[in-house]
Amino acid sequence: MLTRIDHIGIACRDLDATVEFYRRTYGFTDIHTEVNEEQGVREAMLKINDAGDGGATYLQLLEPIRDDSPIAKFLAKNGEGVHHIAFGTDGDVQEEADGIASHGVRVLYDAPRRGSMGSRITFLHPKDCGGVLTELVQAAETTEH
Ligand code: CMX
Ligand code: CO
Repeated sequence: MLTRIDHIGIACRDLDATVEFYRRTYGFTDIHTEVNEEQGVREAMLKINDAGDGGATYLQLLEPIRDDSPIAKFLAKNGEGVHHIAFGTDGDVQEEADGIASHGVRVLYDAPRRGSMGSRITFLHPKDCGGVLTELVQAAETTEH
């Protein structure tokens, strides 16, 4: 089941300046940063609140580390702004993806990949979701239970 908004992904050109904007303007201070080579990003997760299913709710700020990464392509076309929405699952993310695929929505990965903080992620094609790039996230905590 999809139980929460895990995060909103926001494409930015300067991660440090964007983190500083959110820190200064809204007071978000619970910040995790990492580089995800496979996704071609340096990213910051700003925690907004905890959830009851082992996950939490975040803003994900994404800066490209390669010109051929999805975020670089998005920035070149659209500039900075909201890039995707991510729903959290309370169970296996591949099972959720299979259920969604049965409704005719294209799932972009054959198997889940590694997301922030050890999560398992996959994506749904924006053209099948009314123009919204949609990510599914199984938090690391739920995979350990
Ligand atoms: N939101 C909505 N529509 C989008 C989009 C987005 N973020 N990115 C691309 N599109 C649209 C484009 O506007 C384009 O539409 P038109 O044909 O009408 O112009 C169409 O999708 C194809 O876009 P494209 O620029 O040619 O890009 P690609 O097809 O090469 O890639 C996508 C699009 C979604 C398959 C690719 O971005 C992808 O694989 N994304 C998943 C991985 C990802 O986004 N990683 C970064 C985040 C990592 C994380 O969250 O941890
Ligand atoms: Co994301």
